[in-house]
Amino acid sequence: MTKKALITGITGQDGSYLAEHLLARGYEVHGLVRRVALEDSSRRFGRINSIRDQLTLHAASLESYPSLFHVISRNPFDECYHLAAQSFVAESFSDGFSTMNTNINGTHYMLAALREIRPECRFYFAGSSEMFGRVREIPQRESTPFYPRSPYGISKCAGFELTRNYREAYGMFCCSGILFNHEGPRRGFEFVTRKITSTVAAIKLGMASELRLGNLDAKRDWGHSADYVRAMHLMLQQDEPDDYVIATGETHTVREFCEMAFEQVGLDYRRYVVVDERFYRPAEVEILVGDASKARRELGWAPQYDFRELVAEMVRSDLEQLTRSGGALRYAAWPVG
Ligand code: G4F
Repeated sequence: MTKKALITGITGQDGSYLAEHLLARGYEVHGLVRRVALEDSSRRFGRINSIRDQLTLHAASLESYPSLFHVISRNPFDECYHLAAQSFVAESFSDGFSTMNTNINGTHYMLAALREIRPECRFYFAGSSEMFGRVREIPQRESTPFYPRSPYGISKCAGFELTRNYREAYGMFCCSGILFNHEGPRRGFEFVTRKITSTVAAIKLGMASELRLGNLDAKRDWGHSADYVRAMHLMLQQDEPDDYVIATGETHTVREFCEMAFEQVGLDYRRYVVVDERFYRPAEVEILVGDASKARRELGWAPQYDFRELVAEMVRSDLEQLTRSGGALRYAAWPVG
């Protein structure tokens, strides 16, 4: 029988890759989108345009329990991937309250509605390596204690605990992926990788002259979103629900990302990168590097992209997009990060 999956956050980077992955496996794929997105679909549906006619989209809001209840009560979903969130860490320092509201209550509403109407539906929660924050051990694994450093990280810890609690209290099939940073050509321009690759492309094409960044020494374990959505799906296919770290096991500084991205177009990053205090965070996560051996062992998951391929694909894609759009599609000064 055809499986039905619901994806919250389907218009985002991960949502779009996951939707493609599930469609290719014969799923009927549904997505939750905000009404404003439906009204502005040409701009907001950029990542799902090519599969739009294969999807069923429902207008609902994570802030409204009745709207979620309405969609879930009318569709017998087998799997639910809860990816929607305010996911930009810098923004969570500017507006911690709305980050908390969307990320914590939104997750709670989803779990509560499923428990009420579809307790048999399998649930995936998008946990984050930001939960490790000021890391207690290197590398980080499932047993590493959390020490979040931002309202975003705190909200993800709450979502993670809610997900575990619904699993333990109500016997629901609820899993969390503790995903380390994952990127790709569909990444939003505000995140550091895409800010770098889109500006590298702009500099190469003579449309920009510098790249202003914050902390160049922060270290991240950067993988590719297309690899990471495979892990989400695998988690919901197991006999028992559980939580898994998903990471490459390699860490690089923001500086190294810059160096490699500029190298792709034959330029030296030191001539263009300017450190700008405005992009520093009130509390930084200095180093993230994950140990995904449980996922490798139990899910049979392994990343296919390495760091160099990830950076090269992003730079190549930004060069193409920028050339095609005549300069319209690129990072435009983000107020906080
Ligand atoms: O790209 P970022 O904004 O990602 P961050 O904060 O690591 O969070 C991402 O990964 C998490 C998983 O660990 C997700 F949960 C979360 O939703 C998001 O996807 O920043 C990466 C690093 C930070 O240390 C930041 O301080 O880059 C540093 N950085 C330096 N200059 C900058 C900049 N980040 C941004 N966004 N902009 C800068 O100009």
